[in-house]
Order: sequence, then structure tokens, then C-alpha cells
Amino acid sequence: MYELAKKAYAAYGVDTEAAIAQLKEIPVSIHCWQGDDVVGFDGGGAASNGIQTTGNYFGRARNFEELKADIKEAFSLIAGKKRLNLHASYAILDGEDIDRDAYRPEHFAKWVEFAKELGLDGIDFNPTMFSHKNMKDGLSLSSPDENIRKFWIRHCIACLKIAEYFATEMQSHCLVNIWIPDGYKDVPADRLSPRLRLKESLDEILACGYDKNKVVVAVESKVFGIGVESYTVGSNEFYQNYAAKNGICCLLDNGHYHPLEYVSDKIPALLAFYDKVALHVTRGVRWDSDHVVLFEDELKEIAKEIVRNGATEKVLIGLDYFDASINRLAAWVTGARNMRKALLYALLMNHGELKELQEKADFTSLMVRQEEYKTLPFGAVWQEFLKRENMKEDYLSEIKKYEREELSKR
Ligand code: RNT
Ligand code: ZN
Repeated sequence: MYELAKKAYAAYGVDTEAAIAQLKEIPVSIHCWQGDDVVGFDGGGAASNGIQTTGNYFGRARNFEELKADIKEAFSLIAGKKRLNLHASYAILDGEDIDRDAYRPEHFAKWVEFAKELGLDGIDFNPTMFSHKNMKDGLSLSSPDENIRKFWIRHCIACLKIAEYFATEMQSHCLVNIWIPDGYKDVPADRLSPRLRLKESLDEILACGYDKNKVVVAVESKVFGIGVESYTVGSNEFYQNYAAKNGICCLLDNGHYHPLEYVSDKIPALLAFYDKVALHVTRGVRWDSDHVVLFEDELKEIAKEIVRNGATEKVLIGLDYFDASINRLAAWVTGARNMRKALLYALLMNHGELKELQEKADFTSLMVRQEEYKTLPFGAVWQEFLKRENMKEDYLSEIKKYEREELSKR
């Protein structure tokens, strides 16, 4: 089947061998939080403050050992270069009584050891500004309470130090992504003051003197959240302007926009101005529901914007979904495989020819060509890629076995 596929793509001027070789080198940062419903190790239980999971499928990882075992199993079923994306709430405190503003690299040493054991490409990091008592009135970095605001500033600075440690240990940059749920449920009386406070907080965080060669800082905007429907402090315009003026980057989460706005279109818009663009690839069903990433049109479109613009090093691909209603490992693997599948789909197109048709305004041929790609023997190339990476196409039976042998005991 692969030999036939190779010929079929060659007729379009596409080299499947080159695509397969390039595919495995594109790093995808996989989030640790799919394994435990974003609970973490340092909070009081379920995720709160703008983060919500639904479902109660058995086998949730309850501690570091379980989460590590699940990540190991899931990652063994995901081909290609992988990074691990951690949240500060996954600190391993070993009983030490400290708060998030005092976390140190040593609280993540075991994660580093684990990442090295798995041969991962790097570690990315996120301050955790939710599920915590200091989320006062739902606000963190934009809080009018100076003590609260300062606490979260200290937390972010602590995270930047930990990120430097990750970068040094892994010999790869560490992306630190700042997302806060701050906002108001109903029509606010003042939309400017919280944003000015957020701006001041970010200024104070960035002034801490972190190593820019090691740490890439991103800000993640959002349109609204459950309970904060009327106003989000960290909106798209706010962060894009902040990032542009302060030399940091934007993180685009494709669940964080109005349903008819597309992140695939935002990627090239930002590539025109920024050296790096970070992504949280997710699937929002009617809202930012963080469903498992499927092999759908917008995912393919996102992958195309990365590949055809030669931006596989500029766009930092990360995943962000969490489904507690199905086997969590199957969720992880399905979404991560689909991300790479979409990248392969994009690599298997003759973008030179398609761009030329566009420039020549031959939109008829462009439409027809793009339709033809949809029914080329893509599956055979995907299977060949998995085979060469020593991965079975069937990950479900492996996960069902793990479910019987491990998850069912929890
Ligand atoms: C929330 C944001 C944020 C989180 C993770 C856990 O809407 O997408 O990125 O999902 O940090
Ligand atoms: Zn996100």
C-alpha cells in the first residue's frame, strides 16, 4: 500500500520519504494535565477558577507515581519528538509546607529525571493561577488587592526560575505560558483598571531578569469563561499588544476565540511580526470545552499554516485538552496522534504548486487540486510512518490492556 501511495503522491510532486523524515522531527509539547483532570498535586481537589472537567471515568492518576506511569504508557504510543508540558501545580513537595510563590527547581527535579528517562526533547511550563485560595474574587494578576497581586507575581517569577532550570537540564528552551482566568460574570463598571493592573504585573514579572536564551514567555488570551461571561481581563487585543511591545510571544489556544474566528488564520498574521508563535491545540465543541483533538478540517488548516510557511521551528506546538469521561490515555494518544497526522497531511502537499495557482489567480485549478488531496492514499503513508517508528496502528487494545491491569485497581 505504501509503495502505491508513494507513486500517487509523486504524481503531485510530493516526496513521501522526505515528508516522513521531516515529520518525526517536529516537536509536540504534550500536556501532563490530561492524566488527572487538571487536579495537580498541590490543591484541594477538583480544578476550579475557569477550569472545569466533566466526566468521571475510572482510573484518574492520583499522585506523581500514577501520573508518571500513565504518561510513560501514553507516550510509548505516540510517535515523534515529544516535549512534556507541566503546570506549577504538579510540584512534588514531599510534605514541605510552602505555597506556590516559593516553589523551587528542586520541586521539579523528579520530573526532569523522568523527562530524561523518556528521552524527551524538552519541558514546557505554566504558572498555575487557578484552583487556589489566593484567587480572590476570581482575580489573580489583575486583583485590586495588592497582597494577592504580589503573591501571583512572586509565583510567576518562581516559575521563570524553574523554567531556566528545565532549559538548562534538558538543553532546550522552556516555554512559560501565562494564562489567568481573571474576569467578570456581569457587565463591569471598569474595564480599564484591571487591564492596567495586569500590565503592571506582567512588567514586574518580566523585570525579574530571566534568561531569554533559555526561556520563551507567552501570554494566552481568552474570550470568555464559564462564570466570567461578560469580561476577560486578558483579552486577545490586550495580550497581542502587550507581547508586541514587550518582546514576548502570544499563545493561541483554538478554543479561546469566537466560533467563527480561526487560529489557522491567526498564525500567519502573527508570523508576519513575531519570531515565535505558541499554540494550544484543542477542540472546542460550542465553547472552550477542551475535547480531544480529532483529525478535522481546522486542525489540518493549522498544520498547513505551520508547514507551508516553513514555520516548524517558529510555531511552538502544544496540546491542551482534557476529557474525564473516557479513558484518559486513549484521549491523550488520540489527540497527540491526530496533531502529528495533521502535520503529515500538510507535509504531503505540493505547496509550491498551490501557491503558484493562487498567485496566477487560477482559483478553479486551486479548488480542484485541494479537493484531490483529500482522497489521496494518506492512510498508507501514516501507517508507514508508524511502522518505521515501531508503533502499532492499534493503540486501543494496548490501552485496554493497561486499563484492565492498572487503571482498574485505582
Ligand atoms: C484555559 C487555558 C489554559 C489551561 C491550561 C490547563 O482556558 O486554555 O491553557 O487549559 O493551562
Ligand atoms: Zn490553553
